[in-house]
Amino acid sequence: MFKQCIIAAALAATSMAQAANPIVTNIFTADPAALVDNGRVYVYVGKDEAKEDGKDYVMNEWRVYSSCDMQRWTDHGSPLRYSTFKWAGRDAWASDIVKRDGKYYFYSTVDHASIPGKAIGVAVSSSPTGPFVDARGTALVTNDMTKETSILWDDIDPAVFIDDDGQAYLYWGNTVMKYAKLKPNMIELDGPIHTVGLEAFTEAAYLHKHKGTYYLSYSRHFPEETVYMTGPSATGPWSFGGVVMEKNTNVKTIHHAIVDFNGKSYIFYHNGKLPGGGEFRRSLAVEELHYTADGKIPLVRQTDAGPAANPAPGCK
Ligand code: FUB
Repeated sequence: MFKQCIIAAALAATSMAQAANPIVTNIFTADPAALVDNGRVYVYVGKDEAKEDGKDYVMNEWRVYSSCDMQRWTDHGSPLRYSTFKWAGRDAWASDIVKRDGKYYFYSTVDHASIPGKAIGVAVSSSPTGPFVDARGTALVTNDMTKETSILWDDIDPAVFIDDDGQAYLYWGNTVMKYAKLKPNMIELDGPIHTVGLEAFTEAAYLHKHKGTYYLSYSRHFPEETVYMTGPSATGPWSFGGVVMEKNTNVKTIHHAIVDFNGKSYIFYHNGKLPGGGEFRRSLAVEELHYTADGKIPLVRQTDAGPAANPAPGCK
């Protein structure tokens, strides 16, 4: 029994010793979300399970990896599946994660089993590697709560940002970007849903702050490229900043997350560069991201090498 426990623990956190892009090479992974916690960087992805000739996404679970240096990654397995949400019917699509008051809140896109269309759920855990449980027992956002488009997939790609004053915001959307305040409990909307007109917005909104400036980045056009806006608050007004990353060659999506880790900034994204990869078989990758002295983000080029080693002191 003791031996079985040791083997199970080893399987649950397997060191991958990977030092280049794509970060994960044994499965296809997409839609990164990132979190830095206690000096360690965590990245969450959906697992792409489509066959090589597949014609649509097959995504049933999220997976989590972590690193102390941006080069060697530990595989923590799957902390939750779409079926963690009993009201969901399928599809572990894009997610985001945030920590508040010692708890980890995981916001994720799934297909609702009884309300037609995509929905956003929120799960909670006391650990960044899970396991996560449904925090509400119902969806936080459903397709019938938003009316700007008639498509069934406009309530996808949650991104959560907590401002310095403690106010949390949820951003999401496809075709139209929406945002709403979250209550301090992180599992209820607080007030109305707002829509924001963004040029050629497709999906994958992401909010972060750097040196007092708010950055709203997103995927525009289709095939997608990642662009950013800047503003004086978490709700804008937004001014166009530029292109962060150019579109992929063999996959139309590029979903990203931007995070600071150990004194440097990074952008996680996906491409289709793993052998056998493509539209529904994507691969997690990461690059260092820079800011100019006046706060602009220069274009980030995809590399095979990935970022240089950045060992965080005290991280084990
Ligand atoms: O992975 C499914 C969907 O594709 C995501 O929700 C979008 O961001 C796009 O990457």
